[in-house]
Amino acid sequence: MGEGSSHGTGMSGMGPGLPAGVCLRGFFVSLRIEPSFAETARGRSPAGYTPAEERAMRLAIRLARRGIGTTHPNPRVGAVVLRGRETIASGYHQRAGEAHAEARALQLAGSRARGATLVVTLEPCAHHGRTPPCVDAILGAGIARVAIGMRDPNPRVDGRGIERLRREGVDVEVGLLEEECRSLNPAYLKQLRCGLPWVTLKAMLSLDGRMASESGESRGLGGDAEQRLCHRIRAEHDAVLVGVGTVLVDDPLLTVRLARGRTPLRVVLDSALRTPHRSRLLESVGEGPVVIATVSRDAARGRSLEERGAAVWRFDPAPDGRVPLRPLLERLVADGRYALLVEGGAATHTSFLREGLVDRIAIGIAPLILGGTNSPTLAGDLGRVRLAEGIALESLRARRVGRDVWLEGRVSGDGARHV
Ligand code: AOF
Ligand code: ZN
Repeated sequence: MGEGSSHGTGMSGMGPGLPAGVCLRGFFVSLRIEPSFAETARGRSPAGYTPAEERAMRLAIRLARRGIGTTHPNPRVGAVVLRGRETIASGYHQRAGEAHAEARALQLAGSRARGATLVVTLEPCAHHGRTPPCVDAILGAGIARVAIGMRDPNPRVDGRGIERLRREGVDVEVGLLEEECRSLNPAYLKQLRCGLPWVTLKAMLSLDGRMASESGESRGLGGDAEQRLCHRIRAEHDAVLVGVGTVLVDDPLLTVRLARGRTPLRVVLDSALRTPHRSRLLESVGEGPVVIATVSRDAARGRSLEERGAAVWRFDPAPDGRVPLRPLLERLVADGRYALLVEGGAATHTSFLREGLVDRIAIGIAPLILGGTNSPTLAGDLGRVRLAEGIALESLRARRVGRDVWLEGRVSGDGARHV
């Protein structure tokens, strides 16, 4: 098993001290690692961790990241069994329904786990879910000490794992590299915090900020490398959403083709059920489910879309007569879709930004000036007229992707009002 190797998958995530951020492999960017703590004479930091434990936690975080794109709706978790300064075994959670990280690491460690330390990014579970409680495995293996990155706010866990281990005499510390551990699971944590998915708004723009040419063409604006990156980003989300205007103009597939990974749930905001039967989206329902979110009561039209294989989700209209976003987002969470990618067009971006529902923005910029008087820009009227009211981004990162520039940042302040 290559799991124990600290193979250099570019670290990604948010820096410490920042709110929980996205940490999607290859997409989101460098994790800033805190400088090592000053050790005390006994070899433990004031917070109670040894340098070996901190190193083990960094390894556990890297391993957890390998679960990106596959653990959904479960969190990404990594674990390392440590004896003194030696790593005995490690593991990560690969897929919902399969072994938890701790269980895998302990299984690999076997009898060598007796008296050893377990380092794990998330509090071990104490409940019977799809797998038995990890706390039982930890106690059964004779682990003497557990260093935990963060408490698991899942109401089925929420401190019970920590409490049970302590009650059984295990030495437990919580909070080792907590911000980094938190940034492994922004979507999992956000839906637990407020019942909404973690939303990333993604767009490709020309150098002058247009999403399409005056004649409406947008396909091909991003170069090959940008296309591949987009597919990778899709594979890292649980659902991808576009407005029906994008379906009518661009006829996108929204599948994952240029990267490894599965196609997320594809969602169309379609108030009046205008999605064409002949759209590539409906012609590809075999490759992954499609949801049409609507406020239309046209039963015949709804039925015909269902006959084409789409699921039709009906909502009471929002005050503007369109699909209400919050109820739709809550339904996505109820469906286990915690990470949502919004891929346009401008009207859809506008609605999400106006309502303060966007957590993160990812924008590609092509080295091309399009001009035009009607060509769409990233968003329309956001109800903010002054410079000071603009939606600000923080932790902005920029990099080259092929011939394009790629920017990512977290929406700060009241741009994400729900947080
Ligand atoms: C994981 N992987 O490594 C850890 C988890 O349905 P189950 O049995 O897989 O339980 C899922 C819950 O278990 C999850 O929401 C989280 O609270 C806890 N810990 N989950 O998928 C892991 N350690
Ligand atoms: Zn568990």
